[in-house]
Amino acid sequence: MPSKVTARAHSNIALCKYWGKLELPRLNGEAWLDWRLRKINCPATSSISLCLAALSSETTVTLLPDSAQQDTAMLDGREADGRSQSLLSGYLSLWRAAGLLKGYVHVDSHNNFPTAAGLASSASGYAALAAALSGLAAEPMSSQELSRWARRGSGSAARSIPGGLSALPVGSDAAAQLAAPAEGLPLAMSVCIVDAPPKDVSSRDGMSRSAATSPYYQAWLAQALADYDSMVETLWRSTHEESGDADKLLWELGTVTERNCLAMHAVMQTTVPSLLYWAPGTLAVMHAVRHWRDDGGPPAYFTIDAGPHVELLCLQNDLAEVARLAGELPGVQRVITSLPGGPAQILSSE
Ligand code: 2P0
Repeated sequence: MPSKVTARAHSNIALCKYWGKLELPRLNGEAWLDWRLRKINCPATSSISLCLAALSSETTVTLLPDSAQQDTAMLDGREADGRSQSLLSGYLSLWRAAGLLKGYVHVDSHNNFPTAAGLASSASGYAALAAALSGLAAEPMSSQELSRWARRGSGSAARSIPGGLSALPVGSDAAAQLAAPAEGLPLAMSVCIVDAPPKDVSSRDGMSRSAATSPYYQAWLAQALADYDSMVETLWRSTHEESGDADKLLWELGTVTERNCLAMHAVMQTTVPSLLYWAPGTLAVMHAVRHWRDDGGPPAYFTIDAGPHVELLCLQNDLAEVARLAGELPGVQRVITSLPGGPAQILSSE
């Protein structure tokens, strides 16, 4: 059995967003652990995301000697702070309780992009960690099971397991499925890093506040479901009936992507206290892409997560031009371009 495993996973950006968690009824009795695992971190909205080849986390997990008293962790070359350490230990305890991990471990994780800059580092981080932990387990794990384990760390991480365009349906023990592999997808993204102070509310706290206080939360759940169904249908038609029509695919996915992003931000902004993630540069990019579309510029569609940065979905042929134009906008510090990324992978095992 290996004692040291390294895995890599790419980050992902949702076109149809996850914002809100499912509350499941309490069950009694012996199936407590099974129940707890199924209940943990189940999304209340189905989501679809694009994995980004350019943004990734690489994580090494090493079994510690029997004398070890606790897990240890380094994130980007520094000892993890108290909060990250305690979240991580809680997560590793789930693996131990399920009998999939024996003893304590040292976790060493590196992102190739700024951590906590609102670039979904928890998605790639927990996906890489789950993949590495699966490499320490005695039995190989299916992609679905691995996705469930990633979800228990962070909901969006479930979607970084299959890579490509991946779909995470609502469910009591949700796992992401591959909707379209990275190879052959004509899509790409420009990630516009916008000037803004660091965010002070985690997504986890933010979504719980939205569910409790936004008057539009129930409407958001209904809208998110309709958007998800629409994207699934688009992807089905694109694969089965219209293969090769990249312009139509971008237009159909892009239109719903923007609508879905605005609906989620309407809920965020009407949360009490308000979650207003947009900065002036965010709005500059939103207006600019609409202007490009109306005036014969490269077709691109925006989406925004729980932060100020804007991701632009476009065709691979237009990626360089979209990034060049976005880089000239006021408030945009820099632009990272990415092609679709593949699934989480174990890189080495010893
Ligand atoms: C998403 N976000 O679909 C949405 C859009 C942020 C806005 O998934 O509580 O860090 O760890 O499951 O995965 C961010 O939420 O939250 C997220 P937890 P996570 O990408």
